[in-house]
Amino acid sequence: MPRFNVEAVQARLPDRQIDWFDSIDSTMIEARRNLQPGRIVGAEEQTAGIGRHGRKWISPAGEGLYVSLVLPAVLTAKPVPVMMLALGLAARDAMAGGDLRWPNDVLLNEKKCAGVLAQLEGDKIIAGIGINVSQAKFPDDLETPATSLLLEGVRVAREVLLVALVNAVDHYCQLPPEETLRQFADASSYVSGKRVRVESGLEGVTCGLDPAGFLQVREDNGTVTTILAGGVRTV
Ligand code: BT5
Repeated sequence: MPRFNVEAVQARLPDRQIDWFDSIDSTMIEARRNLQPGRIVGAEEQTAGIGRHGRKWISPAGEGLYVSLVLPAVLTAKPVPVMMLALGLAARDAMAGGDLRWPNDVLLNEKKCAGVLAQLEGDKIIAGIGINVSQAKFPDDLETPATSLLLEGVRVAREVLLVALVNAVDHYCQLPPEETLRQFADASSYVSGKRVRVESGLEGVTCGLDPAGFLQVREDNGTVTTILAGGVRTV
C-alpha cells in the first residue's frame, strides 16, 4: 500500500488543516491537542486506536482510513447520539453503501467495515472514523465479524475515500436532527423489525428511534425499552 498522499487531499480540501502521522497512539488523542474547527487528523497506523467504552480499534499500517475530524460548533448544536447517526450516514456514503447497525457501525455483507465515534470536547465534537480498506484478515477475538472494502470487492484509494468522507460529514452534520433520524431509519435494517440482543442482555424486536436518536426495543412481553448505551446484535 503506497504512503498516503496528503498533498492530493489538501488540494481537494484547500481550506482544511490536515495533520497526518506515520504512527500515532490515537488520532482522537492528537485531535484534542488542537481543536481548530475543520482540522483533520489522520494516521497510517494507530498503536492504541480507540473504540467506544474503552474498546480498541485495530488499525494496521496502511490498511485502513483512521481519522479524527474537529467539527465546527455550528455543525454540532445537536445531541451527541444524533451526531453519531449523522457520522454513520456519512461513512456509509463515502463507502458508497452498506447497512447501518445502530448506533455506529457500517456493515458490508453483515460484517463490520467501519466504526464511528463522537466525543464532546467543550463546545466542539471530535468525530472519529475508522474504515477498513484493504485488510485481508482480522483477529478471531472481535465481538462481531469484520470485513474490509477490499474483501468485499471494493477497490478505492484512501485519499478518494477521505475527500468523500469529509464532504459527506459536512453534509450530514448540517441536516436537522429529525431529517438525520429519518435518513438513518431509511438506510438501516436495524431500526425497526429486527430481532436483537442488547449488550445489557435485553432481547426483543427493534421498533424505531426516539427523538434523541436512541433505539427502541420491544420485548416479547410488550415492554418497550429505550436503549441508551451499548450496541445491539442480531439473534
Ligand atoms: C467503534 O467502536 O466502532 C468506533 C471506532 C472508531 C475508530 C476511529 S479510527 C480513527 C479514530 N481514532 C481512534 O482512536 N478511534 C477513531 P466500538 O463500537 O466500540 O467497536 C469496537 C469493537 O469493534 C472492538 O471491541 C472490536 O470487537 C471491534 N473491532 C476493533 N477493530 C476493528 C476493526 N478494524 N474492524 C472491525 N471491527 C473492529
